Amino acid sequence: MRKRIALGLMYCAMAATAASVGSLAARAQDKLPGNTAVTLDHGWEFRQVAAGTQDAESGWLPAIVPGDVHLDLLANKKIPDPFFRDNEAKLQWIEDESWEYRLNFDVSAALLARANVDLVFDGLDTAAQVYVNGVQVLNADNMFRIWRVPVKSHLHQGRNLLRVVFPSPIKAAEAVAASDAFRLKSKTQDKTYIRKAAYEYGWDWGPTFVTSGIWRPVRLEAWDKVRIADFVIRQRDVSKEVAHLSAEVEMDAATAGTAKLSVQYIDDGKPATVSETLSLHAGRNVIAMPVEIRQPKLWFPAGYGDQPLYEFAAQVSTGGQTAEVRKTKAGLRSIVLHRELDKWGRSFELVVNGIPIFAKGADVIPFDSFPNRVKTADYRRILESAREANMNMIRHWGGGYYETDEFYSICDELGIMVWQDFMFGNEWQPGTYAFKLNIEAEAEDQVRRLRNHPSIVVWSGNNETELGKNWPPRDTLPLDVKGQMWEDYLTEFSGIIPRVVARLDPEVPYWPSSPSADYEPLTDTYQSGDIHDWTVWHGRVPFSEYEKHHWRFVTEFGFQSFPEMSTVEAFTDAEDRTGIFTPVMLAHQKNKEGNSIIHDYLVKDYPEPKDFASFLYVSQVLQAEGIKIGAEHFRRSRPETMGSIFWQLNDCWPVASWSSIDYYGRWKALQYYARRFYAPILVSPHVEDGSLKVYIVSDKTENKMATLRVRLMDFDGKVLLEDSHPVDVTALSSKVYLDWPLTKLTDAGAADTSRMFVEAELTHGGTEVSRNLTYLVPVKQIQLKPARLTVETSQDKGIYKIRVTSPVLARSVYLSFRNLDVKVSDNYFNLLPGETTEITATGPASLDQLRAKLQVRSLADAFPSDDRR
Ligand code: BMA
Repeated sequence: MRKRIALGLMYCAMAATAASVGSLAARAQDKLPGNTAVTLDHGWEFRQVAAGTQDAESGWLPAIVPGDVHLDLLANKKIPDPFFRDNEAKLQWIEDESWEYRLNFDVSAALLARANVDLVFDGLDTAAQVYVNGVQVLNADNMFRIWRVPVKSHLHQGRNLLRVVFPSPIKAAEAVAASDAFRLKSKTQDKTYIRKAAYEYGWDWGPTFVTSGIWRPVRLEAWDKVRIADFVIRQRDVSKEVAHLSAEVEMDAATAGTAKLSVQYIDDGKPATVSETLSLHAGRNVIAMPVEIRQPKLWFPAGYGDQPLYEFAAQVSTGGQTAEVRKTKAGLRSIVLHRELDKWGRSFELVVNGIPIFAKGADVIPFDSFPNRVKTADYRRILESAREANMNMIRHWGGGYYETDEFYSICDELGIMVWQDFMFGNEWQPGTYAFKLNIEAEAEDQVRRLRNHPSIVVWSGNNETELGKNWPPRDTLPLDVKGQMWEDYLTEFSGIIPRVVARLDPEVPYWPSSPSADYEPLTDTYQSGDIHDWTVWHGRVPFSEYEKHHWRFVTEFGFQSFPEMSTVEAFTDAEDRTGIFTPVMLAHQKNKEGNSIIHDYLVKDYPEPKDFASFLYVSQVLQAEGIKIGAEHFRRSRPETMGSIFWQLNDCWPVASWSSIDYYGRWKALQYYARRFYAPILVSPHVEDGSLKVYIVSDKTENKMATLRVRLMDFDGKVLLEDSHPVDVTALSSKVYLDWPLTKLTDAGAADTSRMFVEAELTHGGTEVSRNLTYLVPVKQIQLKPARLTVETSQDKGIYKIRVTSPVLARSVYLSFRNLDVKVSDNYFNLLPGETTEITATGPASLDQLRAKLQVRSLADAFPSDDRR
């Protein structure tokens, strides 16, 4: 144990060095033995590169690194807020300009005395020329690579100059594209020739801000004989009895020589060490040491167990001196992507630690158009929201960028599995040899960086490139051109990239694209692979269409809504909020005709909302009710369907979109609904084949005794039919536990079916496990009664209580607080006739402020009074 602590201190000392800069850093450089990292993240300046000659000293402004040119222009008040009103359109000039960044930094004699000094960029966006004291040392063309350049020979003691020039990304891409004659035949887009986050060019939920900058940390790394290049814990075979691991350390040695390598960890609660004395050859050395952990504490997805992480430390020393210590964490789990022939086709089922997991979640896009604005608190808010809503998986979509280590660490800690796309979004990719080498290096950098995260359970080649094989402009290309393009595609996504995964992270499955059937032909009776179900929304069919298919695994399905009023207020002036078709509201809707699509669906189910605020609210209810239909159907369809990942969890700016959480982290109705429809045990009443069937879907690994109560009620609360009986809910299953012919329901009430509903409730020991309502007529025909909600507020030890009561059925009761930042325990909930619900609320406001701003409404309030639904 003592040794472990010593190692920890050494690591901290090195980390401390990395936090200082300039002459301070120079002093730190003198003191430390071992490999040393010196951050170069502070003290940068930037300017626009002017055409013609430019005075060397003019125009420089302070810059933030890591960051980008848009954020720097904003911080220097050179541009207005890019997200406000229609400012986006006014800022498009930035992408056509070239920008340069510079840093003066000190180098000490001690640092220069080291045998090797490397300049390391964790990320450059994107085309960039790097100069050290006027000598070009790097020409970068891939945002997703980690660049390491030996620079010792270009440094001198004292003040040095680092300069990074970013030519316009538009022009840089054009220049690379011009060297590929085939692009004219294949109509491959110029922008794809440099590897840059696709969403920067605009998406159907995101603005166009094609930026440039040093978007990840930069530092100098100094070392003498040997450095640790990589450290991974390979999980060769993991069970609850024993984990057979391999601690693999990759080391770069400056010259041949001997070194001692040890790896420390905890086995069965006790510290353990494996070590070896090695003869290193000059260059890269790969050492694998077997490690066995008995009775390991396994890492489970959320809902299936805990998320323990084991710490490992690798230490390399030469001549009795520690050169470097590298730490990592591992969550021990086994993963299988189960794909067996069965009566429906071929299964698509993730099996973690032997448990078939029904994946519940949403797709994640970048958290901001400008990645460096995203803070730890933002990651936490969104990812904890996912877990709170009973999600166990997110799909990290391929049109953005590979996230920070911190993002994945939070997923590890929360038990949120990550389906990780490689960053290729929709566009066809070039097939040049240079491009292939570039993406191979990128995949290698990213798989190495991320493979120790237990949350990553699937690597997937791209987003919708395979699906888009014949999309315009490719639909009209000659066959021979298409043939060549398909060969290049297969080389990249079923050759180069999976080979990198197989070499570096073989225990995690690779999937060629999302969606894909792994090139198997599909028929109505043979389904295989994952699906993006866009019949609803893009196909404009009713939500009930979801119930016609039993896909094997759904990685996208979705419907848009508007964000709530306080979010709309943040990007608009009053004049923009007169309706959803004002120019500014349309500027914050990136799907062509999106606002019309929302409107069309809305009026099919509901009357026209009475005002703008009501429209925003009903759009959220519409989205939530629609996605609920899909998600519950997919869950009821287990084991044929084993995944329900809806599009999308978050936003990168304030916008009308498919998200369930808006840019400011505010939950939309869908996020509250998701918490219910993704509950570990779900009761799901459903009218099918002339009867009411009440399903219970369980993600629990053990059977559970519970009580199922089903009631048919009218909107005033009169119970027309009731049944209550104990049920033994089967583990990991979906089953029908009550089946009533519809005639039984209609006979029982003899009332108008448009004024009654079915409540199904599952309780365990008197506590509600799941509750759900369904109706007997299409949404448009439901005849809601006027709402008469009564609201009481009180305070108890800093927590506010809001009690809401309704004498009649009230649907989707919505509590809002205008601009007050208030977190509520529930929202967009149904109130049964005569029922009182108590909501707790927390936030910095006083009770009086809260009372003054609180508005409570239900669906019936959203429409002109003679027109309630
Ligand atoms: C899918 C996604 C995204 C897109 C979404 C909504 O195809 O992969 O590319 O934003 O649909 O259109």
